[in-house]
Amino acid sequence: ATYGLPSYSPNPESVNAHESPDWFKGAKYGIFIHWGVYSVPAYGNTGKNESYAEWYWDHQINPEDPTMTYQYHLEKYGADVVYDDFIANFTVSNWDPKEWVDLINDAGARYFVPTTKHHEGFALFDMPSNVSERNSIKQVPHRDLIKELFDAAKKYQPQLHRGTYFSLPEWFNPAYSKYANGQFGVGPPRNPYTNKTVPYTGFVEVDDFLTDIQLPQMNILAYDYDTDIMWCDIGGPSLSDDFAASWLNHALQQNRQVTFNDRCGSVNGVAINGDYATPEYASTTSLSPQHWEACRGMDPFSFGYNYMTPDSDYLNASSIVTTLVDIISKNGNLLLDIGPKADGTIASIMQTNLRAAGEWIRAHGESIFDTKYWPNGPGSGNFRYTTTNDAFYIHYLVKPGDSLTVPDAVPYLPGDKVTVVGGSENGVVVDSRLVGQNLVLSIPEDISSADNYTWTFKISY
Ligand code: FUL
Repeated sequence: ATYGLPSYSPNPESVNAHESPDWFKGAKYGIFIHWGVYSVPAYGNTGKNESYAEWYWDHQINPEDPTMTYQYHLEKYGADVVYDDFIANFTVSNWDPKEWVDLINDAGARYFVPTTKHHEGFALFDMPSNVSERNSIKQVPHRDLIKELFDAAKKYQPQLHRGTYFSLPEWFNPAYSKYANGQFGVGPPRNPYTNKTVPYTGFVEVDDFLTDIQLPQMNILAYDYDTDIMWCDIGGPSLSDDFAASWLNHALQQNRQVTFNDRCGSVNGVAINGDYATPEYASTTSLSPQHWEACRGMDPFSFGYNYMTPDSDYLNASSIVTTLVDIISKNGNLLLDIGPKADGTIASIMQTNLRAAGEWIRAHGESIFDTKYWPNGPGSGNFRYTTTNDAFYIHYLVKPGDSLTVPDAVPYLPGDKVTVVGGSENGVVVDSRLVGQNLVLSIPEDISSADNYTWTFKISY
């Protein structure tokens, strides 16, 4: 134990006392990346039949699944091709991790979270052979994808933080069978057309999934890859109290702050709460004094790349900006997902929209990053608010007319200065006055046409 530092003990109560660190609360915007063997078929159907493309394998074994992946696979690849045959095509042959981190930076994001192992169990990071050989080093593409990506991201450190998505269970790992719950732990895998058992590529016999695979892999991500964010998924049986206590103590000694989400499972039935809640594709969200993080894809309903999705369905720059502003006004972060292709390229529609939103985000950074939510917020109608110690920001999510009546009792006193934030009129003073209880701003056309997506005004104290 290090004298003078708070230290955590390996029990749920102790690690549940940890909270989102300040850098994470201030970072607001992250890029989620779903990339794995599922990026090879890259199929999740479309429209009302669309579902997560990264769930291809689970969809494919079920003839009744509404994505009709069972039928699609049979027709496109034939009954002899099993999921693990796709590993040979996960070549990443056009991948340049430097391009990814430049895109993340251009997008205005302050952290990124790639899948290091999704439910298919195929890891993109290195580990000793006695843990597993089901990874991108032992198998095609024979590269340490997480290390390459994290190394490239050093260019933007310390501002850009790195995280690791990690699925606690695996669908078909035979060693998970003893913990089987619903769709997870139904291994060994079968060919759904012949019903014959097929190999689980890279599987190594272990005594226990939790002690010999799950915990060692989480520790590798923490200590060998220095992750800042452990983004667990699915939860279930875990040793996450051991994991978190040692990792939090280690980080404290290094004078670093790390964080983990609310999906890190339970220990003997007692939940590991994590630092923050992670609503997924939530259609409505509300302000919470407990910091939280929304996640969704740029795709209307997939994290992994779905080649069926038309370009026009992806979130555009305007939706990205208004979604981000809405979420941060409610004390949340936005973790927005992209699904790269199996060759490592990212569809140009995603790049274009991310960069356009990123221009706005970077130009309005003072009203976004390291701000706090307004406890009386988030704001009525199309208004949203953020605050700092010396300013109050009014965001209007649509183009304003020539006068804007602020409906909420924002902290404005006659004589306070109100200025434009961002756009080509950045810093220009706007005429402001109280009409009854309401702040009213005059917005000449040259100001409203000087910006796009969301219009931001600053009350300086
Ligand atoms: C879910 C997973 O099942 C999805 O595939 C995706 O990874 C999402 C972020 O979490 O629980």
